Amino acid sequence: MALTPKPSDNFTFGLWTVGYNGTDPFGGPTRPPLDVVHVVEQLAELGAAGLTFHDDDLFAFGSTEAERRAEIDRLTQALADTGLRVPMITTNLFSAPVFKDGGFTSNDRAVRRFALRKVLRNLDLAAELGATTFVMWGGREGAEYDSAKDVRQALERYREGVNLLSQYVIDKGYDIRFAIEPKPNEPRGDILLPTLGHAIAFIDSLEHPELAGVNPEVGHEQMAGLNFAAGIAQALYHGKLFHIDLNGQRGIKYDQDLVFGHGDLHNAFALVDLLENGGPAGVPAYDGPRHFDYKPSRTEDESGIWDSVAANMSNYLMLKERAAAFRADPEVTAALAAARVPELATPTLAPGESYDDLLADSSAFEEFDSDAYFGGRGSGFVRLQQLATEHLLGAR
Ligand SMILES: [Mn+2]
Repeated sequence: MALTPKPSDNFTFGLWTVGYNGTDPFGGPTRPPLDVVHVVEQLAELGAAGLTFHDDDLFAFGSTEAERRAEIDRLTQALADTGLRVPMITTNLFSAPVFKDGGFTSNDRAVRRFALRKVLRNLDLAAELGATTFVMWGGREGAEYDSAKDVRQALERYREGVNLLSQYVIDKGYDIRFAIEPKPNEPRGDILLPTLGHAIAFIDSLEHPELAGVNPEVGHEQMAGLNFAAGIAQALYHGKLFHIDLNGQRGIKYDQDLVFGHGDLHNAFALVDLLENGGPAGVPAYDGPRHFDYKPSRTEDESGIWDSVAANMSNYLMLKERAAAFRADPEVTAALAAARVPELATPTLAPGESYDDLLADSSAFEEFDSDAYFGGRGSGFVRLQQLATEHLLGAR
């Protein structure tokens, strides 16, 4: 069942994703460049809601102001013609050779000042286009060699940069929030803020932590061997899921950027279930764009690009439909109860109970026979996971 996407599903795509020409470290392009107007028209035709981009995706690095304006105006016209929106933009601080040691955290101060100016100009563009999320992926913010980077000073420079950008947004009155995108490595040997947990801790150190959240990417967390759905749950717990990058990854290896659902399908099911049904009373836990940051495989021609665009959205909608069926199944409700999943929402102490009260409760310890209590009783987690699997596979 391939469900049909519509703009209200809020699916968005990066211009660099569909625009990927197939270049990898071992070979050049396998596809010609795509024009942005063509991309906007195709995405609208396929049911997407929005386009996102880095500055350098739209106009080449080093463009004159007139060249830059011409491309922005062409995009603006295409958006007006199709109804597509630009909810997020981001700045490329990684492709140009000047950023080989990073932007905000380059050891070279002049590079850091140039990087901040490039971002400030792009914040004005974000405001012009009505983008409310500004993603910061610091792919070159890192090092290959421990002796080459003072990590504490690099974090301090990162913090200085985000503080300055936050103050700019506040002073200009822009409705923009920042979303830091973690990644453990690639292209740098090690990247600063390698996981969403590192990023959330860093955000806490900012002058305006309320303006910063995370933009976790499925493959980036899975490259570090982490459970993406569990990480997203923690980002939601801290109120920091400002944006999300959906794609597919198969294990701990290079950044594959596969179609969403073409990697760890079980975790994709858990993720969609969390996003769509994880709020109070089963409503969505996240209301932002369902943004795909993937790469159409190098083996494909242009028709393969649009096949992969459709596949991302279709896979999300199929998983959403499967997750709804999982949640509506009375056997699942019973299995959840048997596994005591809902019981975790009950506080461990009673209202007003102190540690003195807990110490005085002999049933909690002195009379608690842990062997008798747990002796032989299973948790029922495997039964629950099999029900999820049967729903995921459409067997229920
Ligand atoms: Mn990636």
